[in-house]
Amino acid sequence: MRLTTMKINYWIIFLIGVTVSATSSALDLNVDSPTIKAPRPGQNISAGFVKLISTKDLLIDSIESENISKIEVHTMKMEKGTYGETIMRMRKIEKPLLKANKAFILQPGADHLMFFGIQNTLSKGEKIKVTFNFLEKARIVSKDIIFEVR
Ligand SMILES: [Cu+2]
Repeated sequence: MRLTTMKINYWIIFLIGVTVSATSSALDLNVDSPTIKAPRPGQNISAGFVKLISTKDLLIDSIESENISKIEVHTMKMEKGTYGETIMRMRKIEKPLLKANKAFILQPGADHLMFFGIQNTLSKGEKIKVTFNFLEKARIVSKDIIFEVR
């Protein structure tokens, strides 16, 4: 009798636990046109683009993909060169933030994704899985996004 009660209690605790984690980790994220440029022959770096809209503020903690050494979010900045000339420089965004309901746009000639150390040949039409690890209220929530090679 006692054993049965304990078992039921465990079940209730288990069920409550599952429900709580399921609601708090739900991402409400809209993903539009995730693409990665096919690397130029002999190169193992490339850029990627996507448009994301989250209903809540989200920080991108890290981005990873199998067979790719490092993925960063970059921004483009106009800077003065050594001889006073204007040059376009890419800079890593340390903590990219998706503001609630505001489009986070990564596109050619502007903020973009940078893929370093691509170990596979990527041909046009191929699809690769990229995992975005978001930081939402001090907890990591992961989302796999399928990027198409263009
Ligand atoms: Cu870049």
